[in-house]
Amino acid sequence: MSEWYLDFVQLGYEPKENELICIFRVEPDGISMEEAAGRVASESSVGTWTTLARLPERIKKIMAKVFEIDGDIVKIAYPLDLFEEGNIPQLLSSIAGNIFGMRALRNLRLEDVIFPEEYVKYFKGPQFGIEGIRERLKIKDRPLTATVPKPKVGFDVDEYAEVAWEAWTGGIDLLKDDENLTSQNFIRFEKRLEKVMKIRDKAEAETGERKSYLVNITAECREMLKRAKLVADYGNEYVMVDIITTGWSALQTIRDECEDLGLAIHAHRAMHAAFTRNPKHGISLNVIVKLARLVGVDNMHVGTGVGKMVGKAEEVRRLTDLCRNEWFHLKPVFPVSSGGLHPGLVPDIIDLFGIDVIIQAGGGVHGHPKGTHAGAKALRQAIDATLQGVSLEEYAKEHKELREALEKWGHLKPK
Ligand code: CAP
Ligand code: MG
Repeated sequence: MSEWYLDFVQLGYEPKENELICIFRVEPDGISMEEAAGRVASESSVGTWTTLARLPERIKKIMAKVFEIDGDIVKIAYPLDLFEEGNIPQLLSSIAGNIFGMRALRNLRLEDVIFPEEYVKYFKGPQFGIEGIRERLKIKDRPLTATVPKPKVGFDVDEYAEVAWEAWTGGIDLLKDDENLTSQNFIRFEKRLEKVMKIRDKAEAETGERKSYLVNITAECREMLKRAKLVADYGNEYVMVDIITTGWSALQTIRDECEDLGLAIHAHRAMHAAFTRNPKHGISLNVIVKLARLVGVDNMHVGTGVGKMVGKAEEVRRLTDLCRNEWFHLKPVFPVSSGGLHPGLVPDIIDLFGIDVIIQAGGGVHGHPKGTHAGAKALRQAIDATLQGVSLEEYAKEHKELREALEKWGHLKPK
């Protein structure tokens, strides 16, 4: 056959410092690993299925190069000229586009992307970073707490505001809309925002603690811009965006808008598991977390290792490092641990994350036998106990809300 895929294979090639590197897991379908790797490099850079009558010499310079094959792991170096500065959708259309549909492969997974500073420098990254968020909320030496009113959707504005009051006065720092709560006909966005912000001010006065609202602006992009502006007008610190369902282009637009509005971004990753959980095919959360930090979210869900969602402790630790590690000029991202959490799991979470984590418990607060206010108190008591090095059971002797939570859930790891 006249294929030229092996022209994209140069084992032993030393990638240049300013090349972008992709690490793929490749399962060929009836062809050699070398040819399969060459096809991935070709289709994700300049090639197609056959040789071409016209291929100027200078274009050969931007061909991607397979430089390492180790078992089913393939490493490919990409000259930066392949990518438009600051354009995440275009990057993904290249390194995470057609290649997943090629018949020559049975499976393909993009495990990681190593971005050179030459590429990263075009992105703002997080506006606030962990220190900036702590500064705004005046919370220094403990994890932040969040709760999502449950049932996820259904409350009207007044009921929602009641839950917000109970949660915030019970000790919750951040009230978070659920990922599928936006502006349904029984709880329109601005009505909810206006009422909850009034409650926020009252709860701050009542508790002497800063409180904030992770208000979900997820919608069509122009509508999100309108909602972000409203959030700033009402004096809130955050917007929440479902970054996978809204898409990378929208997130880049919202990030720019939030720079002007001085709003932090809470990134929810709903739908990621459609393409991240299959170990043989799709895209690793390594890539999603790196892209979210590049674009500039301030908080990012990374899993629990002990809760109801997939994602073992090892993965959660790795994603947390990707949020918080030194990465050129980019500020760190606050990792969010959420999904089946309750007071009985707080020691596991603090053991896994340390204190630079946002602990979100929805059912684990509103499912408390004595209700939301007690559930919020129990969550804070579990954090206090753990930071003092006291067992939850010991601390529960003097703290009834924690005792009642432990009587219901113990240290259950829900599925
Ligand atoms: C958690 C949650 C979050 C999940 C998302 C939910 O509620 O609100 O959306 O944590 O998963 O709807 O399930 P509970 P992840 O606290 O009641 O479990 O954080 O893994 O992206
Ligand atoms: Mg949710």
